[in-house]
Parts: sequence; structure tokens; C-alpha cells
Amino acid sequence: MEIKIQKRVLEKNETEADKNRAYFKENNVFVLNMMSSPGSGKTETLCKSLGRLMPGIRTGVIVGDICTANDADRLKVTGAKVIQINTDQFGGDCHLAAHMIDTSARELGCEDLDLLIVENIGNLVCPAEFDIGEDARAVVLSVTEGEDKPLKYPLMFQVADIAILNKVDLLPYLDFDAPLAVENMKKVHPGMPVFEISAKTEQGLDPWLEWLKSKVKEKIG
Ligand SMILES: Nc1nc2c(ncn2[C@@H]2O[C@H](COP(=O)(O)OP(=O)(O)OP(=O)(O)O)[C@@H](O)[C@H]2O)c(=O)[nH]1
Ligand SMILES: [Mg+2]
Repeated sequence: MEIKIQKRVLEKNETEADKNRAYFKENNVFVLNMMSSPGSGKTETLCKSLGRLMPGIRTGVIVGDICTANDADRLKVTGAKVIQINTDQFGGDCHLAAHMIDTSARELGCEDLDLLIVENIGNLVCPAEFDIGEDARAVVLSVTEGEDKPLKYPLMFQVADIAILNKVDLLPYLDFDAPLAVENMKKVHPGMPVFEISAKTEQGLDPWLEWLKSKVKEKIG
């Protein structure tokens, strides 16, 4: 019974994701879905990255949290168009679903954007199951979370096109084995590019931004 309901929810979501894909294609905008556990540094990475992308790449952000507009307030400082979704109005969902993106993307307006980044709800499980009509997915893992997370939560790393290993500035103070974490990511997703960065110090941002720019160019020309 529970399996059937979950299947229906995912099928309905898929139809809505197709509608989003058509809208994004119509507006010639590349969409990146950024996912991670709470606190891995999605917002901090975006705060430091958006300034390096704009104005060359006109970027907007949809940011999801269960409550608060804290992340939208942080992201607006960059000058990007930002809209906050709070899922407590949808019963506190732990992921962004395609219908939420439909409403917010139209409210934000994608006509004047080259790139739309969706910062998903902090959660290493559910967001991996919900297609939102995106072109690519990025997963962020931070060095305080443990090397084994890709093995414990493989779906998130399997659906991601790239991974970002964040907070490398903390490595001197931790026992975290970064090469082992990368090896574990590649074990569940062979060949996936992994970018090691510190959003705090901005170390390593260029390679991941080059990847992102090349994907935007590939879609919008
Ligand atoms: N030392 C260090 N701290 C960082 C780095 N990136 C983020 N932080 C800190 O980690 C905390 C969480 O960062 P956020 O950017 O809010 O993380 P998030 O993934 O957006 O969190 P949610 O949206 O709640 O899921 C904040 O206190 C950041 O300042 C980093 O590279 N190094
Ligand atoms: Mg955030």
C-alpha cells in the first residue's frame, strides 16, 4: 500500500518535472540542483560562487528550507535574483518537489536568466528521489561528515553529476581521510568529477565554476 502511494507520488512528480523541463527549455536556462546534508555549505559555496559567475552568466537561485528565509537573505547580498521556498506550508517536506519549482521559477522569472541554481533542502536522502526538471545535479559533502557517507547514502552520489568536497580548510584539525572519501564517492559513481574546495577561503572554486560555465554554455550556446 505504502509502496503504491510512493510510486504514485513519484509518477506525478515526474509529469510536473517534464513541465518544468519544457519551461526551462523555452527560456533557454540551464538548471542545477544542488543537494547535501544540512550544513555542508551549499549556501556558503553559492555566496562565494555567484559573484564569479555574474554578470557574465545571469544567475538566479531558488533556495529551499523547511523554515526561515535566512539563506535567501545571505544569497541576495550577491545581487542574484533569489526566491525562498519554505516547505512548512507543504507539511514540512524534506525535499523540493517539481510543483514547488514550477511556481517559484515562474515567480522568479527565467526570461532574463542563463543559469538557475536550486539549493535543495538539507537532506542526503529524499531530494535524490525527486526530479525537478533540472539539467544537472551537484552533491556537496563536507569534511566533518565522515568518509563513509557515499557508501551509506549511495543514491545521492549516484544521481549526482559532480561532487564538491567542502570545508577542506578544516582538514589540518580533523582525522578525515579526504582521499578515502573521494575513493568512496567514485566507488558508488565511477568517473564522477569531485571538486575539493573551501567555500570559506575560496580555495579550489575555479575548477568547479569552470565545469558549471561549460555546462551552461553547452545548453544555451
Ligand atoms: N570552515 C568552514 N566552514 C564553512 C565552509 N562552508 C560553510 N561553512 C560553515 O558551515 C555552516 C553551514 O554552512 P551553510 O552554507 O549554511 O550550509 P548549507 O548546506 O547551506 O546548510 P542548509 O541550507 O541548512 O542545509 C556555516 O556556519 C558556514 O559558515 C567552509 O568551507 N569552511
Ligand atoms: Mg543553505
